Amino acid sequence: MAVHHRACHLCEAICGVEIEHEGARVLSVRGDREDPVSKGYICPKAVALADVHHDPDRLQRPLKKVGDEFVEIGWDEAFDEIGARLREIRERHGADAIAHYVGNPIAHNYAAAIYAMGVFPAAVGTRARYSSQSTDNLPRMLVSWLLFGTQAALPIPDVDRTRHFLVIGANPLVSNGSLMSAPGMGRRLAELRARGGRLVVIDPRRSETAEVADEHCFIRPGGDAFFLLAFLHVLFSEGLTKPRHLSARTSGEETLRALAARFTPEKVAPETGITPDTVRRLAREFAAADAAVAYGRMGVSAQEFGALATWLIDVVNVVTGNLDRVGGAMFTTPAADLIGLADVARLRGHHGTYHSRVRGLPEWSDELPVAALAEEIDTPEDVAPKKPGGVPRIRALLTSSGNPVLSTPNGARLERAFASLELMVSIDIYRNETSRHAHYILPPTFALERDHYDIVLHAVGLRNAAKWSPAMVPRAPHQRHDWEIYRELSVRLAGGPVPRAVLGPLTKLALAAATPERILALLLRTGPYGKELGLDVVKRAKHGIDLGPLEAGRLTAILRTKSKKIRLAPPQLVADVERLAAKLGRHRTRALTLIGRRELRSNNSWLHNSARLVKGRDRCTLRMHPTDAEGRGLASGAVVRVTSRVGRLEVPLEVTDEVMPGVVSLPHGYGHRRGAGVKLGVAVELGGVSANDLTDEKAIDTFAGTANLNGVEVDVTSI
Ligand SMILES: Nc1nc2c(c(=O)[nH]1)N[C@H]1C(S)=C(S)[C@@H](COP(=O)(O)OP(=O)(O)OC[C@H]3O[C@@H](n4cnc5c(=O)[nH]c(N)nc54)[C@H](O)[C@@H]3O)O[C@H]1N2
Ligand SMILES: Nc1nc2c(c(=O)[nH]1)N[C@H]1C(S)=C(S)[C@@H](COP(=O)(O)OP(=O)(O)OC[C@H]3O[C@@H](n4cnc5c(=O)[nH]c(N)nc54)[C@H](O)[C@@H]3O)O[C@H]1N2
Ligand code: SF4
Ligand SMILES: [Mo]
Repeated sequence: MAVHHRACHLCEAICGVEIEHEGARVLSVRGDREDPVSKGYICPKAVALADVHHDPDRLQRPLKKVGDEFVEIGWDEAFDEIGARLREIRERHGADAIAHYVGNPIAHNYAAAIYAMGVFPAAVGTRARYSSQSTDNLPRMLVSWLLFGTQAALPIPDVDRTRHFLVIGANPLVSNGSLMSAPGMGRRLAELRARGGRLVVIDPRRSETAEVADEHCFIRPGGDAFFLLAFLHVLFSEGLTKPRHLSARTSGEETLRALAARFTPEKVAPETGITPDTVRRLAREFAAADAAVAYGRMGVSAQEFGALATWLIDVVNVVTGNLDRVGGAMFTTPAADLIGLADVARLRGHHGTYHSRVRGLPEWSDELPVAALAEEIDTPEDVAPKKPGGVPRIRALLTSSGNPVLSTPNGARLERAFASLELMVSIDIYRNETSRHAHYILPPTFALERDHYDIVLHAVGLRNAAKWSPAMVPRAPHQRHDWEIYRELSVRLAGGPVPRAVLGPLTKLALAAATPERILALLLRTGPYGKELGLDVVKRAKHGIDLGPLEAGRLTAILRTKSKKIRLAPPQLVADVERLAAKLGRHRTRALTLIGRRELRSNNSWLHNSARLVKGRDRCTLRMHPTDAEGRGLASGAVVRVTSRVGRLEVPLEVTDEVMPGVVSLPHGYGHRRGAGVKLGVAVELGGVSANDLTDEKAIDTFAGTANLNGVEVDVTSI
């Protein structure tokens, strides 16, 4: 028996795990007490590291669809055939006709990310790039670019030292934190309260986090930007702003003050459902705290006014002097400097430099909103681009580390659209709801067969740390890593080495250095800790290296704006406030508003094949407030019909006052019984429905392009 130490890569908490194994067989997965950040904490999902590793449904060899069947083929054959098809499609329709969608696990796979985000799209030459970011954190990146000058500047709530934690639309007790690598959130929140600090949660559902909070306020879905403007109104009108060390470091405060003046707590109350007295008290308490931080995630991000709400959260932190300050919103000092990397790779951010064809939706940093993907495939080519320079119709699609059929709005339309593709390729460990439609499935290695370093997640850690995870077992000769698959495809696409001219500096480096590990070594060497913390040093520390608490005073090193100031009122966001204002008093067309829900034992769509994780009660239920249920004559346990503009489904009801009246909640990522071709024995048995058969690809934050996964208008009836 041997013991292997690594970081669990399943979610953003990157907990240290200790794995007992005999060769490739895992015997146990436990928390690593010596990990400097997670200190032994793990959540129930950690066992999935073993379950997916051993899963007989996990694909091992490339598959090609012949008729309706998948047959195994060799890697070279697959690469050659796909390369030839892609080249041929590119010749006929242009590079932009080849689309690429990358999903969430890429953020947990540094080697794949380098190739998927840099090398491959450049080798294709396509602008038709999509990712799960536009169902998720896109507003965060966009707002960081607008305010700080680079999307890589990410303020992290200093949970361990704050005195007042205002959580808006996030449920870190279940999600284990997002854009905040924070293993052991339960302990951290208990410690916050034990030291006399306060936890306040703003959420349309009394979430698990709200349950342990000092105060929870229901908010109407999508009401956050109104709430935050009223919050600022109180701060400004009562003289509670206190920029402290930031006073000479910002621009635009007067514009903000004028904007906030328009949104009194009284005026926005019907939109938020929060009483004016409560807003005033919450703002005063926040301003009075020794150190306070506002933090928001999916509930404020994937909604109609996601960019506005994300912006206003930053603004609250800045005008109360809580940005770049201990106990406030802080910037990390990661060993691999993400901000420097974004500089070198020319990835600071840009917006609206080109548009999607059908709806003319803006690009964000070389990516189009995934809410546009289906229409970009299924709308006939004679529909001219809505804006000049729009991309052409999509003819080929490569999906990787993603399951957009279950994870993107109106997944059913996307699934139908696949039928019109000339070529679809999926790089995935499973034959699932998405990859079953592919002409080729290329299965990569999984976590334990590869090494890893969290370039992204260390950059959003609650503490500065560095950890190398070696492979537990080397990959078998018949396996390929994600990055190797991408490299082969990239080489085939160019019909030889990728032409240097079309590649950015990072991509050139990727090809020259040949392995992701050498790029990482370079990043560490040139990072803030220099040669002291080279890859060899990091590799030797099997539990990881603690680099200390986050430090205040990082702003100067981080800001990339020309003025070297935080731009508090970027004109694009100020203009978007008019879209918000126009919503005041607007009526909804359907009776109820649907929001999402995450479950502790589940991870988006792809851990439902672990029998250990899915056992027990049915978790794919619709939760509804008793008054809404009574009014409809519905009771817990009944199967109800939920209807939205795009679809309808039937799901068991749970009546509970944990959701606010007028709101219903349904988790996403379920609904594996979708038809032939899915090879997920346990998940298919599980049943459930996909929330994204209700979410609407037309309902987006029109400024940012993010899908409104939270805030879908629905009706619920008995069947
Ligand atoms: N209604 C609703 N929809 C949502 C959300 C919501 O809150 N509500 N949340 C959104 C969010 S935040 C996100 S991030 C997205 C996620 O959207 P996606 O990333 O599209 O979906 P996942 O379910 O995470 O699918 C991950 C896929 O990667 C595969 N995979 C796992 N490990 C590897 C690997 O190492 N290599 C490769 N190549 N493949 C691998 C899995 O088999 C699975 O197919 O979903 C979004 N969708
Ligand atoms: N167990 C588990 N952990 C996960 C995942 C998982 O699927 N399962 N997914 C991972 C991923 S990809 C991500 S991005 C993170 C997400 O991490 P979080 O954002 O912390 O998780 P969510 O559960 O999506 O939390 C969103 C909260 O917003 C609330 N909400 C919905 N609409 C609104 C609104 O309009 N306003 C406000 N104020 N609140 C609203 C919801 O009720 C919910 O409590 O979690 C990660 N961790
Ligand atoms: S919280 Fe759970 S899934 Fe996330 S890294 Fe830790 S053990 Fe893994
Ligand atoms: Mo996500």
